[in-house]
Amino acid sequence: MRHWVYIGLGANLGQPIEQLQWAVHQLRQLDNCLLQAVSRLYGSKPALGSPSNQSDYVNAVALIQTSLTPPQLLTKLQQLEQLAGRIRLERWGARTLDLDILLYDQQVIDTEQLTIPHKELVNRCFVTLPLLDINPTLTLPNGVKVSSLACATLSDDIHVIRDDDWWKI
Ligand code: ROI
Repeated sequence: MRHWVYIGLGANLGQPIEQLQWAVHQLRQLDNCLLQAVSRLYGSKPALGSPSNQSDYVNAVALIQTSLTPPQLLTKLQQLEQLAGRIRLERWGARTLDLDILLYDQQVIDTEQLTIPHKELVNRCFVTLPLLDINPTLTLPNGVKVSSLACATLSDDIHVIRDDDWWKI
């Protein structure tokens, strides 16, 4: 279990809070993975560029330790998305569950399947704020401190829904 991986969770269809609770529960059960930490739970407005008329999202980040490689982990996360009933209607569309590999150790990976760190990480408060809950001193592979990004504070577009052990079901 030598790799440390941050995973972004998001949902805006169905029962988003329950789906994120379910997802964290599934991460705890994954072989070759150990759940280490979970952020607070956030409500957020659809990111700029999302199709209009979308409902607000629920977002969080989990930190796991794993012996899985990035492609192996991606496959597991995609299986969980499918199990949660994710239907890919359109790119950037509303979804029942979205699981993204945000950071994998300090590795930079750019293949057809995977871009790590996640491309939009630095622009998205619904990713940076929960990352900072887990690790206030987190640094990206390019040396940028997450706490120095514009999106490191709460705004009208994002608020905390729960700051208890919301994910323990
Ligand atoms: N917007 C928010 N607020 N949260 C998300 O998880 C999210 N996911 C997406 C797009 C459509 C870009 N917008 C989002 O995939």
